[in-house]
Amino acid sequence: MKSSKKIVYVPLAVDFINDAHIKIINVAKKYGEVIVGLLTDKAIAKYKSIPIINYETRELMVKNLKNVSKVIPDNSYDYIENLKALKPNFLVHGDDWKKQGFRKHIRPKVIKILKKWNGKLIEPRSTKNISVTNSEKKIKDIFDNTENRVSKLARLIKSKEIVRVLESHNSLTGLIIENLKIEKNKKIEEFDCMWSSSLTDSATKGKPDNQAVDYSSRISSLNDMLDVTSKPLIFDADNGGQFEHLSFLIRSLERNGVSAIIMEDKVGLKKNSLFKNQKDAKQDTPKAFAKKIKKACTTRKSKDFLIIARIESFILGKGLKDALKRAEIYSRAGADAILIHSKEKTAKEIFSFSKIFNKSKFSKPLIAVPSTYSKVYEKDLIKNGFKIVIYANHLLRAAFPAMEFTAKKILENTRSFEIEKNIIPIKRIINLIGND
Ligand code: SPV
Ligand code: MG
Repeated sequence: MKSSKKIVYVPLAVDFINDAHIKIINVAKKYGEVIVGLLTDKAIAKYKSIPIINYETRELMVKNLKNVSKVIPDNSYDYIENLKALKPNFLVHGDDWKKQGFRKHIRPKVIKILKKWNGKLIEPRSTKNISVTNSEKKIKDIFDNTENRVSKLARLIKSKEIVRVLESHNSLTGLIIENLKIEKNKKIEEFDCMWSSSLTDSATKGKPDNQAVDYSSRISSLNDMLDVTSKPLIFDADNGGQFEHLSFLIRSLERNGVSAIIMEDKVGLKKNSLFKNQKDAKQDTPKAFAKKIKKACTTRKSKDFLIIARIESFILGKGLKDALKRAEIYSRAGADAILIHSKEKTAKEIFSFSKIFNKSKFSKPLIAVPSTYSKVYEKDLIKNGFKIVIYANHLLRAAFPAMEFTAKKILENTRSFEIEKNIIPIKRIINLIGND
């Protein structure tokens, strides 16, 4: 088995290298020249969350391993594209995929394609012991720094079909978003990002969504969430506040590890966009708002901290033409993405916008907030060229009736026994939060 001319393909995702990876590579080396197909963020995003470490750094680590001859990107999570191009004599993969639910189905496909040129599958026994898992956690903590978190949203936009964002108004909701995963159609589905909503942040404090809760207070609560989570966070900055104060806000957000700011093109006393009566709400001039975008862009330290413009033309009844004109101006001013807001019952209005804007040379990733048009499926948003979906207020709306119901039941029964079946044991909360 020693011919060095034989090609051995080793597909790897690696967030960081552990002894299991070294074992696989050492086995592979016995069969010939080792080419690692390093799964790109895009390939990994097809079935689970993207790694903490970006592709370039992962590539650097793997390239420098003694027994690796070459590292090439693998963009398809079933390896088929690279296998067809390389026609390797061997493919080496740990045997754990025989059992893993959502990777299991790839194995027969790989065996079938290797057969075409008489390639063989080598499956060393997977060893993943507790110490590896513990050290993985420690290394993750090290890499889980502010810089990595800030750039995560930009990476997700590049690698996912649609980035799924859910409102988080405190650390507990942040932990739900952090930990919840479901398996569906052989993929792990989860929320990618948190939304710090002005509406739910204010409501949590019993105040209206009119900036009565100031940025310092909002940043202090979002820091609580950032302390216990690793997913990126988008900050709803209303209209971004006073022009003269904007650079301080941008600096605070970026320093604290926020990934994006969304500013809406309104002026005057803020009123939530979902109110029917928008009589007193005024839109900013496109020129003045573009100036804000430019200021935000020149203040940020990293280009991965995204500056997002939110267009309120549909909310204020100004129509498609106005929205498109503004989108072009904001895009030219440097906005990294556009949120086109609507309070219609269907997504027709925002789709009329995306249809034209996505063809324009100023097109940018589009964001939808389907609060009123909640029947829209993510697949339809994708089809219509949307890159981010924000579920803007749902966890708060879910929590309030549950809490009110519980309070009512205790009043009715003059004891808490009857409600026990509807609430979770305190142990689950303790487990969710952990001890360290
Ligand atoms: C928020 O969640 O605070 C938003 C979205 O800005 S909306 O409530 O629709 O204005
Ligand atoms: Mg808001």
